[in-house]
Amino acid sequence: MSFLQKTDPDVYGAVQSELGRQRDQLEMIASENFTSLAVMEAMGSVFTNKYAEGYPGRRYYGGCEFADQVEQLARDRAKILFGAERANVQPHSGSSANITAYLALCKPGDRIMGLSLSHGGHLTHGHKVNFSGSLFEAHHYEVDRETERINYDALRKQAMEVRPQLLVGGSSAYPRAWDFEAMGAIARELEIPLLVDMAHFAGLVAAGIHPDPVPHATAVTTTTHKTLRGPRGGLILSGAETGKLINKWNFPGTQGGPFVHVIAAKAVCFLEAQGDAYKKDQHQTVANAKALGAALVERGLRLVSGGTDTHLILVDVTPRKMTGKEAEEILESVGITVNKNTIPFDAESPFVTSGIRIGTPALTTRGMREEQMVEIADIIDRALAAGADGEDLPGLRKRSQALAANFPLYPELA
Ligand code: DSN
Repeated sequence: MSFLQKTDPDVYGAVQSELGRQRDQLEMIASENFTSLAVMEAMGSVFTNKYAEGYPGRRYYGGCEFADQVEQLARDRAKILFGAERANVQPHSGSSANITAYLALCKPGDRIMGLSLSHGGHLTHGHKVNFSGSLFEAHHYEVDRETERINYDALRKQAMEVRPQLLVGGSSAYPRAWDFEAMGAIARELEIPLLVDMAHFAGLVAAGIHPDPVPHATAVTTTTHKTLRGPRGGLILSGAETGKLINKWNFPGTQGGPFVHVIAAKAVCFLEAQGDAYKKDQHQTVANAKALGAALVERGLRLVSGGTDTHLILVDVTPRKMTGKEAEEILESVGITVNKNTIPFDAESPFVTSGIRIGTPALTTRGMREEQMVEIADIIDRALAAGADGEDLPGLRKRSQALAANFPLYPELA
């Protein structure tokens, strides 16, 4: 980064500090991951200079020959990876993908029904502070109080009463596998479209270890940077007819010029995701989440729904007489980055919460396995037991630093 260093030492310094932080901390935010250097090179390329409104072969600007080439590669690879008829690779983010999909599948004012944010859903699934809750009449389903899992019979019953014009599936803090066949059946019975936002578990779907929403949903949205391990961005998959509406609502409907540099990086990600090493990593991500969860349960912590089928666990910290906010801060002080998260039927506010969400994608990418997850569970358990001013914390910080040092991040950049 010699050019950046010379031109802007302040930004260069921040980049170096962030690299140091990512190397030194145990990154366990469930929605984060580490892209390959090839993905980053594509993202940092001259395509950032190019305007390319429109789609390959139909642009509103000249000079799009190579932009067409990378966008076509990204589209074709996404279609192969997920077995979809159409792929729109232009959404700047998961939220942008969702705005586009909503407008393609229903009209402002229509009733939509998705999983409540406080039960593991997402802001864009109809929360009142989000566009989705103000443009549409949003209704929410919740998890079952006993099992803390979605009860698809209850969901069907509620959907028959609410009669939404769009059913939304997908989650950001639900540790269990979704039953998209059941959701597809409900949507068909109501003769409405089904939108699935698979942002969190898209990498698991790509590797064939999470139920695949594509055969059951009218459209599937995702981010490309979570388990999928690509650049920050969005993607929409659909059939051919819906694809026409999606394209129209993406551009000119909700976006202007696409980020061609990010699309180039998405193409690289979709190629990487077709390889055996990638599939092995996705399997290991789930195995690591299960191992971490089991080790925490052995140490007396409670997991929402009793476990996980995915890349994340949701830990109820109330048995430790603390809030999610306090737990997040204590873990940060020993070098483990997680986020506070509401748990179903939480008595605390979303800023305080009773839980923490812990994910394994990033550390799995660094090469960690079950053995390291047990070590991390032990550090977490002891740190929470020690509390904010515990004298054990510096020693625990050393243990997490030792783990990070044994699994170097981007050694090529050292
Ligand atoms: N903010 C993301 C997450 O952390 O789950 C979802 O968009």
